Amino acid sequence: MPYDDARGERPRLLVVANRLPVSAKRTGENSWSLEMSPGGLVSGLLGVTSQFDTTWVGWPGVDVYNEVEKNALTKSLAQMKCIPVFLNGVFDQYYNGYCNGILWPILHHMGLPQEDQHDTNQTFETQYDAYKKANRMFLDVIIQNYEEGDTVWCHDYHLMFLPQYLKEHNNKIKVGWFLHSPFPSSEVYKTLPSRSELLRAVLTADLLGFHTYDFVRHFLSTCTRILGVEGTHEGVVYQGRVTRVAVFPIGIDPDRFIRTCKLPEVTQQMTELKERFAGKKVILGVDRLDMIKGIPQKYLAFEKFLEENPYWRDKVVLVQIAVPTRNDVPEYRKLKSQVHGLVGRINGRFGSVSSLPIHHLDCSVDFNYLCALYAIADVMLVTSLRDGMNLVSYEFVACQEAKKGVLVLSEFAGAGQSLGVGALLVNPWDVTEVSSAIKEALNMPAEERETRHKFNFQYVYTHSAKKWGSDFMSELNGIIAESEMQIRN
Ligand code: GDG
Repeated sequence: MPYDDARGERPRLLVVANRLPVSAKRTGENSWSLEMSPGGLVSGLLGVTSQFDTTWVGWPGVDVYNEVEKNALTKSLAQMKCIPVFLNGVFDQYYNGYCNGILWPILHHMGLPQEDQHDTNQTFETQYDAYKKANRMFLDVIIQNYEEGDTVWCHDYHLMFLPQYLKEHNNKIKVGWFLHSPFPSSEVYKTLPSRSELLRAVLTADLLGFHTYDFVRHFLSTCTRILGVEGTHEGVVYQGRVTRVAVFPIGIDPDRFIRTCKLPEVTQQMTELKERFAGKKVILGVDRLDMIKGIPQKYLAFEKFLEENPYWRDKVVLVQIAVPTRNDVPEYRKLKSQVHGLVGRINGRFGSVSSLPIHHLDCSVDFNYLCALYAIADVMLVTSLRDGMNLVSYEFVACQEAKKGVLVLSEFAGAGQSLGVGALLVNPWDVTEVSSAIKEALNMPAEERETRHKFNFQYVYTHSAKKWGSDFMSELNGIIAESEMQIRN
């Protein structure tokens, strides 16, 4: 749908997310270095930047208290079309506490963690207050920068109150909200103490987007059960109007991966990796070190595979990139030592002086090297216990034009619904099933690999990030146009 703007320019879009796509580092008094961190959201929005004049609003990655420093950073960020929200004083309780300690586990079906009764500084109430305060801080910055006619697209569970605050401030602001994580069954969501307030808050948006039909279905039935409101195929009837709820599966920019795999530097890295692992099949894992990614379950399944298949012991290697994340949350530190314990045990049991079955890296790798790893891998092993989509599986497919490797994919990742026909779907909790899938993947005939790859590649190519961004904005634009027409009539 073409966008028509009375000012004759591209309409303005404010993309609001917890983090800006730029990280700021202090380099001296009032001076900052800014580094772009192009994640899924940045490439996802490539689809709308040609139609919209897009500005980002989010936390710049640092707390800044001094006004002169704040102004200097704000000015530098403005050149990259980014507006900072300084979350001084609330960040820890808002982000580590409420977002990552409470909402993240609930949304990923892990239930509410036990509150530490001895920590009187961080209780559920103080974290919830900080969450609301942080959402108000986002609101304040948006208000200062808002111009009539702007669209505001809020991202993820960090900003569930923002649609409500925006609409309370000015009911005419066009607001969309997209959830990047799963939405759980109502039985899990119901345990959240602030369950109704959060649902009511997001329902004030004009359009709510989710990755899969299952998440939409869970959201609608949760609204019915908790708020008693009616869910229709259009959305939720709330406060006399329909809040549209729909599926917008995110994708990647496949051409960026295909291009990168052809760069001389990357083909050189591929040659070196192939030499390094000569005579062995490579199984690859790329995940943030998060409990939802099922890394311990992956290692247990690999251990079982080696146990039951002595033939493969010196013919296969599992390379796992475990990107550090949320180091300030105690559960994540515990997970790290658990994973290290498993790597030590498995390498101790099945390794030799000349070879180790698991290469575990506690760090990220640069983009080119990541593409080289995706391209040389024989099998990609994704064992998420829950995942909104899982872009890593899409990226692997995009880099496998030559090799046509096999994707072993958790049925609990959103991608399980889109790449399920081409991948070997597994229940990551069932180590026997995952172990068998590893064997099947390693032994799969070339013809079957080709057929499965073709299906996946076709899907990844046609369901790109660009499509995701423009589909969401077209739908939001359509809803606004319709409601404006109804008001006029
Ligand atoms: C959340 C939801 C949903 C990873 N390691 C390296 C690296 N990465 C990049 C990958 C990929 C991204 O990080 C990870 O995306 P995922 O989608 O797999 O997972 P989350 O980070 O949990 O993302 C998820 C997503 O939001 C989008 O809505 O799909 O379900 O949890 O792009 O390439 N990049 C580089 N080096 C690494 O070592 N350069």
